[in-house]
Amino acid sequence: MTPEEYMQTVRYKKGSVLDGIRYVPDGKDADCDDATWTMLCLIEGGKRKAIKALASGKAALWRVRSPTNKALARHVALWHRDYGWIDSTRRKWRETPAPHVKVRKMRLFTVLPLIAWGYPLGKIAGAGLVVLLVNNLGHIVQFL
Ligand SMILES: [Ca+2]
Repeated sequence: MTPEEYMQTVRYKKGSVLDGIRYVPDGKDADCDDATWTMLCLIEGGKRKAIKALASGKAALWRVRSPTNKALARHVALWHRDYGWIDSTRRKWRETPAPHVKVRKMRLFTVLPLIAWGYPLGKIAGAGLVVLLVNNLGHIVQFL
């Protein structure tokens, strides 16, 4: 199954801000951020490489405003340097995020705790990571 085929098999389930970003390779009950994160992991060949792609600017998760929720930018789309844009409502690669509108690129230090939060043990680890990030924000900003 190619990453694009994966996206077409995703059974969308509306998520909440509390469920984090989950890796859902079977595509069952994935929300928009789960689907885009999993897609990136499949393209890059694993989670570590996906995080590396985010850190290097090769790929990014973007908060976008969708036509169905105009007021709040709750939808998430994936941009990848080699492929373009894709998301869980428009499941083909394309050159622009349309019909969605870019709002902001999700920075790595906001994505990582959400990814950690998406795992069963990640709730505890995620909280620890947030503390770690907050305590080391100065160093991390220098590193990025
Ligand atoms: Ca999610």
